[in-house]
Parts: sequence; C-alpha cells; structure tokens
Amino acid sequence: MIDKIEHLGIAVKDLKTASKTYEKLLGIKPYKEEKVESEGVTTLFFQTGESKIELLEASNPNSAINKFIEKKGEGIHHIAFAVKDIKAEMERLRSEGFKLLNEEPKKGADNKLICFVHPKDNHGVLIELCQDAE
Ligand code: CMX
Repeated sequence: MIDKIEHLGIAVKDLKTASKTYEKLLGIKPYKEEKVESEGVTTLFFQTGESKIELLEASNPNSAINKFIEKKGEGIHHIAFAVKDIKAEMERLRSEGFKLLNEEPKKGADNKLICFVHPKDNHGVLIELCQDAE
C-alpha cells in the first residue's frame, strides 16, 4: 500500500543557488545535505509541515540528473511515495506490469530503501518508492 507522498525531487543545475531560492520560498533552512555516490547526486532536503522537498544536483557527468536537465531543463524529476513494505509493493507493481528500474530495493538518500518505476509507465512521471531503512 502507498501511504503518502514522501517527497518531491527537483533537478537543479546548482545546489547552492537553488538552496537560496527554496530557503526564501519556504522560509526555512534545509535539514540535510547528502551525497549519494551510487545515484550520482548531491541532495538537499527541506521539510515543511509533513512534506519534504529534495533538491538534486548531478555529482558526476553521467548522472541521471545531468541527462534529465539536458533534455528537459530544471524541474520536478520524481515523486516519491512512502511505503511500509517496499518488497511487497515492488512485487505488487511488477505483477501489475510496471517496469521497475531496480530488481531489489537499494539504499537511497535520507536513510531510505528505494526503488524507481519507469516514467513511461506513469504518463511521463518517474516514481520512487521509499521505505524507512532500519
Ligand atoms: N521524469 C520523466 N521522464 C523522464 C525522466 C524523469 N525523471 N528521466 C528520463 N525521462 C524520459 C526521457 O526524457 C525519455 O523520454 P523520451 O523517450 O520521450 O525521449 C524516457 O524517459 C526514457 O529515457 P531513456 O533515454 O530511455 O532513459 P534515460 O537514460 O534518460 O533514463 C531513467 C531514464 C528514468 C530510466 C533513469 O534516469 C533512471 O534509471 N532513473 C532512476 C534513478 C535516478 O533517477 N536517480 C537519481 C535520483 C536519485 C535520488 O532521488 O536520490
């Protein structure tokens, strides 16, 4: 079962510049900066009420974020849904015919286990499932 939207991921060219914009917009400071080597990203998280926003900057030239920005420009990169049992949810989506972009849950930013679902299956929106890592 999908519990709620956990965060929105926004692809940005420059994390420092984007951070300043979002600090002004939201009136708060980010609570965490984290580099995730395996995903080729540096991330910055803001929390406003129950909602989170993740800013994503490419940390290497082959990053999915670089490719996304080259093609589409800066903007919303993914919607992340919180799930309690990511393996069960992956199995459910697989059986419904969705294309999962990883076979097994992997370690993502902000202490989560994650799995991506291809944007082509979701009318052009990249979906991330995430479960709190123990
Ligand atoms: N949202 C919507 N559409 C997207 C997209 C996104 N984030 N990223 C790519 N696409 C589109 C492409 O524009 C392309 O569209 P067209 O066929 O109309 O040209 C299509 O999806 C497929 O593109 P592709 O060339 O086959 O594949 P890419 O090499 O661009 O890879 C994707 C796309 C989603 C498979 C890849 O980016 C991926 O595996 N993403 C998951 C991992 C990830 O995004 N990590 C970074 C974030 C990590 C984090 O949140 O911490």
